[in-house]
Amino acid sequence: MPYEVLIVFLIIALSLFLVKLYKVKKSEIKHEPKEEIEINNLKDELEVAVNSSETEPEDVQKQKQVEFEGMQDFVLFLQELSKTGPSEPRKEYGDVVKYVRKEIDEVKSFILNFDIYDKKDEAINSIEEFFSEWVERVNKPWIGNKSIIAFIGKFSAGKSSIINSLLGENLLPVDVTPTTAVPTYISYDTKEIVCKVEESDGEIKNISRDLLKRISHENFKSMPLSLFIKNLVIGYPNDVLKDISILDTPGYDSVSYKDKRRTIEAISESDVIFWVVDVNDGAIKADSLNFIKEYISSKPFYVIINKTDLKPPSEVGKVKSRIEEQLASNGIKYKDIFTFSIKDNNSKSSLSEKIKEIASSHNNNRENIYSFL
Ligand SMILES: Nc1nc2c(ncn2[C@@H]2O[C@H](COP(=O)(O)OP(=O)(O)OP(=O)(O)O)[C@@H](O)[C@H]2O)c(=O)[nH]1
Ligand SMILES: [Mg+2]
Repeated sequence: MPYEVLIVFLIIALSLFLVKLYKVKKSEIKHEPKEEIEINNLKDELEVAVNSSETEPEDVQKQKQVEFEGMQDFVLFLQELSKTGPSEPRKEYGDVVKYVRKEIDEVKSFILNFDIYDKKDEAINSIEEFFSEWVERVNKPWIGNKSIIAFIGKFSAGKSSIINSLLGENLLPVDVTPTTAVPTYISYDTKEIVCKVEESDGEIKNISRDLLKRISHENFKSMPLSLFIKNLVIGYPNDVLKDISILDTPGYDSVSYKDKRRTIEAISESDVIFWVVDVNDGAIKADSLNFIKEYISSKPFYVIINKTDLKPPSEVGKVKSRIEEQLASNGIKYKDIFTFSIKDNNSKSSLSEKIKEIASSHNNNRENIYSFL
């Protein structure tokens, strides 16, 4: 067996062993059977890859080598994460949630027994809606009573770049390849930069900024990241975040079905949505329109046409008109359409101002019901 193949084999053997170790550790917490299957599939794929690697052409072997390295990196990452203890005592809120549930059930039975009240279903639905929104926020202490402004769109549309411009610093990684791998909240914190990860089982852990930087599509291409991580949170003192929390999402077209569901879940908890379109697309693509209709159009909804530096102003104007027509003909209600370019300081400051205005008007409308958190 050539020396290189032996090294590759050792790497895979180590990776499989570590995955197994991690799996045993996670299974103490309770896994869904489907997740177990995904890990096993991963293992099987690697075993097949090892068996076939000696007979494959050089370029395929090289590609596999890259994948093995990614796998090894992923396993080391998981190992590091598993060493970190939980940071947020989320169970602390358990009794409060139970108490509120009990109170709400009492209000519900009062409504049901109240003969004069003719809109019982409507009243009960809105109480339940309030309760689930409240529980979500209790479980996400970094949001508190602030509005969540979410940025959504196809991969490389420029969502993270816009957020960086809004914050005035390059906090989030940006790249031409699919980059943001997990829904990422950016929220106010008094300390310098606090990075947290919410694991799939709801446990919240503080992680180092270095570890956070390793969580990207590029680093863990085709690894089952969402089995382990639900959300990322970056907290730091930036005045923009005093009134809002920002949610950056993975390109909705660059993730698996399961990861897409996670983005949809995060969107459903957001207060205002900004849909980011690359001006080079010329319009909102049909699949994006369907996505907007299905999951977003009930929220205050804005469109940002991004990368306007790449087209002459007349072309940008045409793209804007086309998008207006598309939204109207699909019955999608929108608040406004903005244009933006990271290369144009005027558009940067004007979008920042508008977003701050939108956030503060939204906060004024929101009842401060979470302030005790
Ligand atoms: N010319 C130009 N390039 C931009 C602009 N905004 C973003 N980009 C580039 O577009 C690429 C993608 O930007 P990202 O901010 O990573 O895009 P994203 O929507 O967050 O992508 P995912 O995280 O993969 O979903 C990067 O190479 C950015 O530098 C812009 O206004 N003009
Ligand atoms: Mg991104």
